[in-house]
Amino acid sequence: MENVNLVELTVEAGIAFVTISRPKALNALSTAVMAELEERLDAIENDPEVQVVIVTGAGDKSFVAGADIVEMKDKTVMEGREFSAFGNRVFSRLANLRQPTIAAVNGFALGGGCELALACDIRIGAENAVFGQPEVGLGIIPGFGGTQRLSRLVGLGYAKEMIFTGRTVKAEEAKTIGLLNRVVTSEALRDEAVKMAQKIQKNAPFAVEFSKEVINLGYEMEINAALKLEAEQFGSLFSTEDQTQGMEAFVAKQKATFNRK
Ligand code: DAK
Repeated sequence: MENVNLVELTVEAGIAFVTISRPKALNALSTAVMAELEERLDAIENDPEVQVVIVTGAGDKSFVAGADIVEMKDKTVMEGREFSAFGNRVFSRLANLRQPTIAAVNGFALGGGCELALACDIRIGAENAVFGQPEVGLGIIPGFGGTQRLSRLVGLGYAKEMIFTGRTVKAEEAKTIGLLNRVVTSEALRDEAVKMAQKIQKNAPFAVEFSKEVINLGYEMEINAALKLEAEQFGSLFSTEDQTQGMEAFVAKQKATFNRK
């Protein structure tokens, strides 16, 4: 039986660090890891102090090397379906967290690991980041959202190439195709992710949360309906103190301080 804390959660100055921590198996996602990840997401969702979330893997070799193949290999059809439903629920919760999420990709992001990074809003990679969806070589297809989120991010052509061939994509290429927002050294990865989180934190929390919601929902909608949603949420923000504060501070040539009110 594995120990608890397969998924570590620490919160520092409004930033939650979620670390998948099973370094001996390159942080592969077992059922126990997924269950702990869901618990950590519960905690984050219910913590008003958390403004930004950074997801990473323990050690410097691997973000997450995929779903746990050893555990998965003997699954029945019913167990495969349950695993998929469970995994999709957890990754969708991550994708739909009210707070922005940044994946700090430190090494292998394969299969379910690539899908974990895809469920985050923004991806920063270390130079040793390696992405891939090798599932077809194992007789399955990406099952935690990869067939859908990868093509939405990098386009159909690259997504199909990656999924049909199973080939890996290194950091620089990942940046070129939009899979990574930026590439930094391994040593700088955490600091870069924190810097980006801090830039987000300087802005009005409700405005950041509403932007995420409108971008995500609108992406799945017809453009005119999406623009209507944008207008509605734009209007709603005029009920917040942060909007008053932000605009009054601008007019007074001062720096705004936001209180999520
Ligand atoms: N699962 C379990 N163990 C893993 C693992 C994985 N995905 N990846 C690595 N490990 C373990 C290795 O077995 C090894 O364990 P020991 O032998 O030391 O006990 C240890 O981690 C170190 O790995 P290596 O010795 O292989 O290290 P190398 O540096 O030589 O190679 C590697 C690193 C990442 C290239 C290699 O480990 C590798 O190819 N790993 C598998 C990568 C992979 O194929 N990942 C995709 C998995 S499939 C589903 C939903 C989702 C999914 C499936 C179904 N449903 C809807 C049902 C998702 C599927 C996947 O993610």
